[in-house]
Amino acid sequence: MQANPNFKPIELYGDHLQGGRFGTAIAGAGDLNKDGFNDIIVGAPMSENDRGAVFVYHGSANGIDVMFKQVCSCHIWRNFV
Ligand SMILES: [Ca+2]
Repeated sequence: MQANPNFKPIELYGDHLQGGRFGTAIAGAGDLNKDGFNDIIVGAPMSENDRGAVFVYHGSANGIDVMFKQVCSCHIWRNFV
C-alpha cells in the first residue's frame, strides 16, 4: 500500500486541558449543518470536570475547519444497563 502524497495531517483545536482526554473518539457525523460537506465529532470524555464533552467540526471545500463550531457537554449522568 502506497501513502497518499496529498495527505496533510491537521491539528484540531478543542479541549487541550490536561486530563480531558480530547480525541479519545473521533467519528464522521454526516453533514450536520447541511452545507454539502461532511463534518466530524471528537470526544473528550474527561473534560468539563469529568462530565465529558463532544466537539463538532465542520467540513469545507478545503477540508475540516480546525476550530470547533459546537460543544455538547454532558451535565447529567445516567447509567444505561
Ligand atoms: Ca457540513
